[in-house]
Amino acid sequence: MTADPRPATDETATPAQRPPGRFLTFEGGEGAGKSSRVAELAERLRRRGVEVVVTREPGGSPGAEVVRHVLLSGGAEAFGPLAEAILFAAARADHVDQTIRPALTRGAWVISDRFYDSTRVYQGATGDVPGDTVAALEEIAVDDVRPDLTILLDVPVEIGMARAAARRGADVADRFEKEEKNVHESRRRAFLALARAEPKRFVVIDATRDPATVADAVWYGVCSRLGLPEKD
Ligand code: T5A
Repeated sequence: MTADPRPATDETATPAQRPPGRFLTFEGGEGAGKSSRVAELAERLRRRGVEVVVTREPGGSPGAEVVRHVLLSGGAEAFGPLAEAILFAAARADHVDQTIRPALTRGAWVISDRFYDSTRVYQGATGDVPGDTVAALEEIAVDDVRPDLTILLDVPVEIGMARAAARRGADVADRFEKEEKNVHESRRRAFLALARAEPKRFVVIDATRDPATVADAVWYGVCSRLGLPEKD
């Protein structure tokens, strides 16, 4: 069966001027399981006949992947949080123009592993960049391309960090992973605050459970919010 990619409810209706596809984002702290759940959700949607584009931030377009390397290697850290926020916004603008908007325009569903909520949290709420600056950069970078649905995978910091460390093995932690536990705790609270502020856009999922249970919770959240039948 081919799913109807058009908006199903007023609550999640895509603005009239926006391209016709659906835009889903995953957010959460380090090691929450975003990449794993993104891949599974995409596969499940594809089995329904939906064209799905999986992407990520920072990155998601050739130009933005170059900026990703600069940011995660710590190459921009010395310039301070505002410079990093500007680089995230520049990468996002290219990602939106080159990858997300074209996919939505042809009716595809786009699933992005992180998007602007990560900037609101990492550079804004728990960084030193003022909220109005973050909002202005966001407006420039995304224009009208805003998520229809955001899945927040919530895990206590110790669990997420342990998973990220196990997956990383001998590799060093990146620019943002290496920060202190209390910073990661603040990020978790900031994500939850964003979800409380926009309950129609966010689905918050307890991601401490086993992968299959979390994947089912994601599927249920997507189906119920976007009006897809849950059963294959
Ligand atoms: N950033 C990003 C900003 O500061 N501002 C921004 O605007 C943006 C967009 C990106 C970094 O950039 C920052 C945030 C980040 O610090 P990244 O390398 O893309 O860094 O990494 P993250 O997005 O942080 O993602 P991670 O790779 O750390 O983790 P994921 O994707 O959440 O988790 P995943 O799926 O890779 O799983 C991690 C491990 O846990 C296991 C997996 O098998 C894997 O080994 N796992 C589970 N184990 C047990 N139970 C479960 N339910 C599990 N789910 C997954």
